[in-house]
Amino acid sequence: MPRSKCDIMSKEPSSNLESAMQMLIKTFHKYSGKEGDKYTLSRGELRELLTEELGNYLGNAQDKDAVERVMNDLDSNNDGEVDFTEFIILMGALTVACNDFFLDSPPPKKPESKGDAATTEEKKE
Ligand SMILES: [Ca+2]
Ligand SMILES: [Ca+2]
Repeated sequence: MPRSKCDIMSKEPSSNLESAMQMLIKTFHKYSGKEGDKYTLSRGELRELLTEELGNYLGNAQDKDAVERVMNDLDSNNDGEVDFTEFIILMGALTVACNDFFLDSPPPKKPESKGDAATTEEKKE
């Protein structure tokens, strides 16, 4: 029986990495579906995603110019919207930046405690 190209969304993730992939996809669609084309992020949707989901990395996303810059950087086909491929490039670039940081610095002695309980993804078995 041929395997579908990607059936990750129809199954329970069996690893952290699969969960991470599902989260990326779900997070994108949570914001992309709010207005206009439901498969792409408008400026407003991008700003919401950046502020609510990437506040730690992009602390200045509230600043309109910052969103504008991210949008211009990401929108490689210049249609004024960020599609999933363009979004994944941002996530890839941020992840690379985090990895570089990790390589350059010794691991922190204690985890940073953030009093920010905006997300519900903290559930652990
Ligand atoms: Ca949209
Ligand atoms: Ca685009």
